[in-house]
Amino acid sequence: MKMTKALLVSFAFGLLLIGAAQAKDVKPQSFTVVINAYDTTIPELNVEGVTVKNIRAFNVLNEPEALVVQKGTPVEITIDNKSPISEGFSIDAYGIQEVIKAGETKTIKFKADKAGAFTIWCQLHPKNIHLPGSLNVVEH
Ligand SMILES: [Cu+2]
Repeated sequence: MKMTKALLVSFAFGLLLIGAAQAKDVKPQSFTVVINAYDTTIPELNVEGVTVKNIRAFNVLNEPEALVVQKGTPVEITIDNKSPISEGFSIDAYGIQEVIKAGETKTIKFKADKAGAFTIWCQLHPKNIHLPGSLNVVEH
C-alpha cells in the first residue's frame, strides 16, 4: 500500500515534469518593439561663451532596446512603427530584413537557434540617427 502510493506520487510528478518540458519547447516568446522617432530642437544654446541657434536632432530608437530569449525558443516579434517614415528592422544572423511603413505593425516569427548578441538595426537610414537594438540569445 505504501509502495503504491509512492509510485503514484512519483508517476504524477513525472507527468508534471514532462508537461513542463513540452510547454517550454512549444510556447513562443513574444515581444513588441515600438520604433519611435524623436525630433528635438533646441532654439538656443550657449557653450563656453559661444551661442549656437536652432540645433536640431532627429533620433530613431527601438523600445525596448534589448530582447532576451533562451536558445531554441520560437520567437514572435511584433514591430510597431510610430516613426513618421518607413523604418527597417534587420537582424543579419537570422536573415531578417523587414520594412515597416509609417504607422504599420508587422509580426515576424523565427526560432532562436543561434546563441549570441545580435544587433537589430535599420537598413534604410544612416546608422548615426538610430540607436540600434539587440537580440540576446542565451544558452540554457
Ligand atoms: Cu530607419
